[in-house]
Amino acid sequence: MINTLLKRSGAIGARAYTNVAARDAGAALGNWTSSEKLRSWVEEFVGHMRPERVHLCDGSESEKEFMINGMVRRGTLIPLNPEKRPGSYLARSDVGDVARVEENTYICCENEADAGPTNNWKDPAEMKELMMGLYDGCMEGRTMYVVPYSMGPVGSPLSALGVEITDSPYVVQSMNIMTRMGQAALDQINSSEDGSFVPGVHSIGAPLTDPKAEDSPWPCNADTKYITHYPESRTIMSYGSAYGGNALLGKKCFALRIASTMAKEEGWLAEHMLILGVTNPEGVKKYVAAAFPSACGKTNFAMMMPTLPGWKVECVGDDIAWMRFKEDGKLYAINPEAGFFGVAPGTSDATNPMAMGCMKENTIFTNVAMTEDGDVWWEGMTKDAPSSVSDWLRRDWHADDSKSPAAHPNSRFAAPASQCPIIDEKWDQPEGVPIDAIIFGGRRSDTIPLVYQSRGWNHGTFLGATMGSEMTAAAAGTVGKMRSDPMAMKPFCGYNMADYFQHWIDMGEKTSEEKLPKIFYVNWFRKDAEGKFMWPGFGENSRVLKWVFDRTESNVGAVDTPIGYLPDISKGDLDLDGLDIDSTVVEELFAVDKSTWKSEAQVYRENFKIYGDSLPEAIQNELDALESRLA
Ligand code: TSX
Ligand code: MN
Repeated sequence: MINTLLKRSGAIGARAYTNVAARDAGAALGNWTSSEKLRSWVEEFVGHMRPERVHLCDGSESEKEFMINGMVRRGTLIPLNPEKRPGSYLARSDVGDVARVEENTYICCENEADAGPTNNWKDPAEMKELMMGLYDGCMEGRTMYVVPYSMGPVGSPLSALGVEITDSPYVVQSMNIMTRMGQAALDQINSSEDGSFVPGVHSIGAPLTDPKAEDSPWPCNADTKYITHYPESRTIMSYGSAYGGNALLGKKCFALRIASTMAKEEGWLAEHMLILGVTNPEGVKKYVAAAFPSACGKTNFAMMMPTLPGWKVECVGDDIAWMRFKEDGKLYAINPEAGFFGVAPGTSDATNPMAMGCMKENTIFTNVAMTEDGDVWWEGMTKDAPSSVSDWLRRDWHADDSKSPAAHPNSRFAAPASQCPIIDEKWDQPEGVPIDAIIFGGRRSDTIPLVYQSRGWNHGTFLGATMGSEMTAAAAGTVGKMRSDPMAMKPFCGYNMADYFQHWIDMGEKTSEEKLPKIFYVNWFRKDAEGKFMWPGFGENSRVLKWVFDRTESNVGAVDTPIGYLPDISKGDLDLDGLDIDSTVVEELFAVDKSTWKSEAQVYRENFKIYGDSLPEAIQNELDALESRLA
């Protein structure tokens, strides 16, 4: 009787979620899953974290409604004006919980050398003990949500399953947008032979011990945050933060850090890459994957509107690619995510109209500003700021005397990928899409030409390994200083980056040269002597994409230079038709100055020193070869 009263269930039938008092969790779990691993793991943490209630998620609409209503009551979510932004909400975080916390992010494997010089390392047993100490009673007074999800289309051989335990309803409903969350993923776990999944434990670290005390809209732990990964047991433990990559464990923690180690063991690639489809005027379609460090406009490129007549770009994903060679010898990619978690500031109808289309409805915004008519706003969204808004810190903000931005620079939108107006027809197909080209890039005001092609797979891997970007945000260091970020994976590789380079080299041996994707390097950010951007970027990047497209079939020319193949401008290799750009500027954009490049190579040599003897010979050879071509 008590059980029936305490059990809330959404809607009807077998697909209803279960929300029970913690003491009834055992019985509920038995009905919920046939995976002994899942059942015993959840039971262990129910006992240890001591939540008041346990909610077993099914990902249904009724569950979403139930949870969102609760968050609105507690002030975690503010409903936006349904006439402006239907089904959408604004969350405002704690001031101390606004971004990923790299200095508190750990790879915990037996040998320190396996984490490599770019990761923080801790002994797994030691770190687990520390985490279990923090988890002791951490959910008192709260509900524990158990969230089954699939990274990638449910049932695809390229996908993988996870379950996240969390005490944050904001995290659950963000996971509902960003992953395939709920019953279908649970069914996969239940029907799989070993009931296997990647377990992710998450707590905001803010128990509600006094039942009369009011909860804060964004509870988290102000002093203690840990994001920890155990690649050898393929598990994740996170504490103290409810923000983005710290808390939505399917994204950076699983799909990049844990998956990169799985990929190394199993012979595939888990990369920090967007995926786009590009169709030429003749109707031929190819797929491209691209890795850029932060602040290079990855989401903008993933949803670009080509200015070249007859060319079409469609979006498969904007952040992560999982790629495998299939029997036909070609590399196939899936986007393991189901949504976009994009940076809001700078996104507008001018810079990325398709992203603006994604977030028309059913979107959770975090740390943006709210307008007087109940819509959202951020810096760069419109040419003129509204005269007054409520800023991300809930303060009145006036455009004419603003001392700080209205939206936090790392404020976000979480929107379903299916809402993208140019979502690719194959974006959620289990077979994935064949990749013909891989593009690396960075933000560089000098030295690096607009685009060039690698001399082959190993040279392309070297280009990825030498990637770097000039910093734009003062928070991350000195503005303008070059920071090395190999393959945009420095914060996300779950093992030794030197072994990761070797894994890329090994992948190149898995198929024939002509079936390997061709590798390119781009730089939209080269500046002239006055410090002005020389390339218009955005939709005009379709001109670069066209050269890349045609190079994959050798349908366009190139000139062999010491750094790689460049379009021969004098022969018209780059389509500049209708673009208002000076020929001297174009020359500057493609200039390869030998003495500048000698110092550039010297920087690569310096950056490689952290890897010591573990730097792959193939990478060292590419550097030596570059220097001798420059000599
Ligand atoms: O996203 C960008 N892309 C890729 C677009 C498909 N951005 C924004 C980067 C910050 C996230 C760019 N910024 C790009 C670019 O290609 N290029 C630039 C630099 C730039 C900025 C402004 C202008 C030209 C170049 N022009 C005017 O403002 C008129
Ligand atoms: Mn990213």
